[in-house]
Order: sequence, then C-alpha cells, then structure tokens
Amino acid sequence: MSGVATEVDLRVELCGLELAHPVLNGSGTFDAIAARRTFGDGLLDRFPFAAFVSKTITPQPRAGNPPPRLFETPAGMINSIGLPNKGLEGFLESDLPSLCELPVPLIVSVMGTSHAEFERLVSAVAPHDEVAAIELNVSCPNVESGLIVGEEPIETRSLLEALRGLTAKPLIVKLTPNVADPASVASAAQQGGADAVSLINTLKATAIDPATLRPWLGARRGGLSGPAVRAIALEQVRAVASAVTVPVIGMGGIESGADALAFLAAGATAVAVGTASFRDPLAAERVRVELAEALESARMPSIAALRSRVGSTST
Ligand code: RRO
Repeated sequence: MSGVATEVDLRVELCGLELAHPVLNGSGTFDAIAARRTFGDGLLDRFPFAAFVSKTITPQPRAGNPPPRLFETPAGMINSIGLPNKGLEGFLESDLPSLCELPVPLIVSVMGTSHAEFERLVSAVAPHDEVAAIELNVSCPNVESGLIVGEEPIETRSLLEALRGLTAKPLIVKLTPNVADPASVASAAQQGGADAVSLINTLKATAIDPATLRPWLGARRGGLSGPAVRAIALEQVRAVASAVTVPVIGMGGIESGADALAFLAAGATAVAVGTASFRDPLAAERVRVELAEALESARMPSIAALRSRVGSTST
C-alpha cells in the first residue's frame, strides 16, 4: 500500500444501499465486536469495510464443531467451525446493539434447516431499523427434503418465495461453490425474489493427520478458502454475473487491489475480503487503497467507469 491519496470515486450502489466503496467482509471472517474490544473506538474511525456482514446465526444457540477446527493448506485454510453462535435471541440481545454502532450498513447472515426456521429468523431480524439487508446462508440441509438448499435450484427458489413476502429489505443469497452449475442456482434465487447473490462460500475439503492417518479436523471435513480457491471463485462469479441481473458480491481468496479489480471486471458489483482478514485485520483497507490506485493507473475515474469499460451485465 503506497498510501498515496487518489481521486478515484469508489462508491457503489448495492441493491439500494449506497456504499462508500465496494469492499465488504465475508460472513464469519471478522469479529467486529472483538476487534473493537481490542483496538478501541479507533476501529470505528478506520473501519475497513463498506458494509458489515455478521457471522451466520441459527434459531437456537450452537456450540460449534469439536476441535481442531482449522487446518492450514498451501495458499489457504480449511475451516470446520460449525456455526457456533448465540442463537437468534442471544444475537438480538447481545450482539445486535453493538453491531448497530458500526459506521456502515449492517447485513445480518442467517441459516435455518427448514422454511419455518428461515421464516422465523427473517421475521425477527428484518424489523430492526439498523438492519440494512439479510444474507441467507443456504449451505445447509433442509431437514424436510434432506437436500442442501443451495445445491438445488428448486430448493433455493422455493425458499426465496417463502421469505420474499416477509420483508421489503434486500435478501442476499450466499451461494455454495459445491455444485456443477452455480449460475442455475443463482438464477433460481433471482426468480424467487432475491435482491443479490454473494459467492463463493468455501469449497468442501479435508485434511489427513500424517501421524494417525485419520482426518485432522474434529468434524472430519470442512471448507477451503484463501488464494487457493481464487481462480475457481472468479470463474463462478463470471458465470453467475452473466446469468443474473441482480448484483453479485464476489469473494474467494481476495488479498490485493488487483484481486478485487479482477472480481469487479468479472461482473461483481462489490467484493468481500475473508481469509486475508485473519492474518491482517486491515487487509480490506489495503485492498481498497490498492484498488483505487489500480483504477487510477488504468485511467478509470470510478467503479462506474470500470463497469462500463468491461460491459458488465450484472447490474
Ligand atoms: O461456521 C462454519 O463452519 C462455516 C459456515 Br456457517 C460457512 O458458511 N462457511 C464456512 O466455511 N464455515
């Protein structure tokens, strides 16, 4: 990061939200409440994201998976955190008031195992004025059908149809990369009434402990993220952005302004930094500054100019 101020206009509009720049966080990769405890209110003056996506919550509290929960891979990591969270009531009482103090729009991520669970979550979260949008994490089984919602276009569409009437706030569907054709799931989400899609979640992965020759992770398998997945994420973002008209939030191994620029050129309206924030909590700030510098070098005065240059069809 050179720190040279640029004149580039990084503002983007994401399903009605006016964002100062296009860099968000990936859900579950930045604990803003813990970061504020550690870094103090200075974090709010220098908040690295243009909108904040909270860690996914479920209706009931969950302890998460047994350890070990992380495994480092070449250029990435596998996590099997297992959705530890305080549950809906705990989130509303303990976390939401703190998250509302962040200086950017708040996007709350939710996951259920049935339409009824998702309906409960959306109905309880959406009425809070400080909640700008809801992200639906669909990498979970529907206990009624036994299918992973986000792996089946019909499941995804029917979930959105069940939720659409519950709120006028933007519904963002977080897509799984663990399908042959993510564009068909994205199209189904749009047909069901989604306002945006975000991708990719992590790729199914495992690691073997060389000493025991048994799975390293307590939950046996997990999800791969980091630069190792970037090229796959970029292709999925390109495919999805050319299949839908709603905005796409692209993520997967973004660590630099050049990476972010590639996702925007592939059709994303916004990007998210995930794994890189574990090593450097200000990685997203560096990505934003480098992105502005890259646009300036390319003589593009704004994100809008970039999007018209690449002729994106995603907004
Ligand atoms: O908590 C997790 O283990 C987890 C979730 Br909810 C998710 O959506 N993606 C991921 O890689 N880990």
